Amino acid sequence: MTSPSPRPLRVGLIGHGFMGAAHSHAWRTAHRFFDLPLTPELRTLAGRSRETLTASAERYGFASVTTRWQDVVEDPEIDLVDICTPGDTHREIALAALAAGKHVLCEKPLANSVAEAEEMADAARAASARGVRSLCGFSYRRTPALAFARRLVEEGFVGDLRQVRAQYLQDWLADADAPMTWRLEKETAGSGALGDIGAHVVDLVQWITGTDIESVSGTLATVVPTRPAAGAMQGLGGKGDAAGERREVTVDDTALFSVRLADGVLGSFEATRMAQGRKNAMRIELHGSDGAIAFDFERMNELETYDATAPAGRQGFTRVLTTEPEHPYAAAWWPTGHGLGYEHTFTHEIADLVRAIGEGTDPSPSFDEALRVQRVLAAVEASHADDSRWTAVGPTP
Ligand code: SOE
Repeated sequence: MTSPSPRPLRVGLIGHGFMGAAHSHAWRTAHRFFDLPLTPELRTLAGRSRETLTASAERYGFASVTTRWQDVVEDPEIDLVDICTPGDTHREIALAALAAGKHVLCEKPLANSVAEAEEMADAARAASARGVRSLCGFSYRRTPALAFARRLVEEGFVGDLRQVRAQYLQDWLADADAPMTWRLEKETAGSGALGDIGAHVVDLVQWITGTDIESVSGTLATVVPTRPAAGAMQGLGGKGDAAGERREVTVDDTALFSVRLADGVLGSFEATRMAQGRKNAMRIELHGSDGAIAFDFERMNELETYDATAPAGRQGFTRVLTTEPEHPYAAAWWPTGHGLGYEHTFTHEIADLVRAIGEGTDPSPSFDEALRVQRVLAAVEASHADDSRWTAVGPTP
């Protein structure tokens, strides 16, 4: 553990739902466990409803609140704008913040369309030339086991990549009477399981393998077409008023897609919030000429590795507990074997972002990398609309 550095990085955070809570926790914690060149200060929390906002600000430790996000962007006392709102607002807030010279952290997916994401990536590139940094919140990259998986692939542990399998399985919509939420409205969320959770595995596979997805063939389905308009929310889902009015779900519940990577390797992807029993099973398997790697977020402190070069009869998957000082991020935390949780991925993301800002370098995933993910999502939707025809992903920025 280290003592806080005196130079502040003054943060304005917009949105105080699930992601607002996760980011606030990370902003409060990062400099206490990592040596950072700047100390985050939670200045202003912005949200729509003043009542709940004040309670959230007190709980998360913000000094002030506002119901206008513009106040955060215009405030000369704020250095960084953290966007934790639904996708339909990302573009406007990010463009305004970058124009005002604020560093930006924007939740994933970057935007609701490729056109919006392109504008944001253009603005981020221009801002970077003025020393303004931006990062898109694909937080799972900072799971120690997944960062370790990337390192292993880079070191050649799997050899030549042969096959990729990626799934993101949740079950909070399996109940047909789970209530309507913004995540089920196309206008607000952009897409359903595809953009909400499929985006994570698209980003991770491209990042871990260092290879872009070049074309896709996809199918989307909305399995429960209407949901109770009102109900008691619990976590992401909850119990809707089954006897009351129902509203139309305008996004996909399930997305299945095949991909062809730049080196010709095929991958299968699955994103669903209908997988009863699977709570947050984000799984990635990579198979190569010399070995394999398998990960499941429900066991996030472990990575399974398979060494095909081991002597015959001694081969088999090994469960590596990724809590050793040799593993990414782990040394900053607890003694070996004392695992980490979901919230640590955000703490690592913020630590890396603050370090990049302090050092004057561009952090990753950049808006350009997030645009690449957006193009893959759009290609899956276009393929679905065209009878699952193989569809090329647009050019890499
Ligand atoms: C909801 O499905 C969700 O909260 C995603 O939006 C997050 O990105 C993921 O981390 C957990 O699930």
